[in-house]
Amino acid sequence: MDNMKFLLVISLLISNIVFAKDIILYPKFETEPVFTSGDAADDPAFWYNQVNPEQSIVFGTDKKAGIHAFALNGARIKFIPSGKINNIDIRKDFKFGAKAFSIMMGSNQDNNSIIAYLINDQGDFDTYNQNEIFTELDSVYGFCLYRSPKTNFTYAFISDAKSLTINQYHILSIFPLKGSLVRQIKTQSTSEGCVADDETGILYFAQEDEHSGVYFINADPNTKNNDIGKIDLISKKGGFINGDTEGLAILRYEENKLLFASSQSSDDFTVYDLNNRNKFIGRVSVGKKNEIDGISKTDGIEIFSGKINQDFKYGILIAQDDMNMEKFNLKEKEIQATKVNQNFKIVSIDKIIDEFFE
Ligand SMILES: [Ca+2]
Ligand SMILES: [Ca+2]
Repeated sequence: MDNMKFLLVISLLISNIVFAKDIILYPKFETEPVFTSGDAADDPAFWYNQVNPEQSIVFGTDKKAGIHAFALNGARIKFIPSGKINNIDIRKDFKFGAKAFSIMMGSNQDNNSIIAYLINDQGDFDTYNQNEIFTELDSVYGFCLYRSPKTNFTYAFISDAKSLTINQYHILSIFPLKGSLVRQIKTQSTSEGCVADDETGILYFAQEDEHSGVYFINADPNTKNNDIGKIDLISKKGGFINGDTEGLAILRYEENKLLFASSQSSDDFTVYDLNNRNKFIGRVSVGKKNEIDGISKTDGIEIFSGKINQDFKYGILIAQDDMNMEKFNLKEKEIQATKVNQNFKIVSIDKIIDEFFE
């Protein structure tokens, strides 16, 4: 390589590095471990308590057993043995006539259904078994909700690992809950992580394996434009993601909107500016601090944007941790730790706001 070419390569490398930030966050809290060993904890969701934000709830799935509810400090409130619930999502203001509830729904691999729970203003949730919507699918996997800004309809997106489709259901506000299949989106490889932007009406979804990356499509089932767009791909195809692309979440700050994607083999999240042509702007990882370990093999993620309390002035990021360690002996030179059942790390997004916006 001659000098000119060498300088050109170096300047290209630098220009990529200059514009992308690499941020390490540290957990404020971690949840108690799930009850099942091995790969079990999977996808978190957050319920914001409008009456008393301190009593907000962190939900997390044990994909072999059910759904855990945790307090903001990670202490377990309740376990719902609801089945092999893989992914969950929540929307507030789901109306039954004059009454409104928050609704938590998820993909249940036990019977290929969408499971549903109603959460009232106090954070109480029922466990009626009949809140189950059966799908036409054989191998349900990823799940997320969408509230259309045009119609105010609530939709569920549920992916299928065998047929490589994402089914979209209109959730009807009748009791017991019913869903009407309104669209099927074909994917090229397995898709799990997804998140919908209720303001712009866009569904973001991840694909794994050879087509690993972040994609998007109009979330409106009646759209004339069913084209699938690409935001990023695995590094060997020229993108920034390493290994499987897993959970997705949207962070909002004032008019800004960032998309976080789990890049599983690099143990971090890649970040995109949704208001600036989905441009890649950096990576965020979660490191070890004091007695709480960091996040490896990033997977399910949830972000709530907005003040909760002094610990979470701008919002909260909750993410699954593949290898949960405890019993650190910090005063010794050799840190000894024990691997325990998986859990979720609870992180403030305040530093992300500082680093990306201020
Ligand atoms: Ca860990
Ligand atoms: Ca731990």
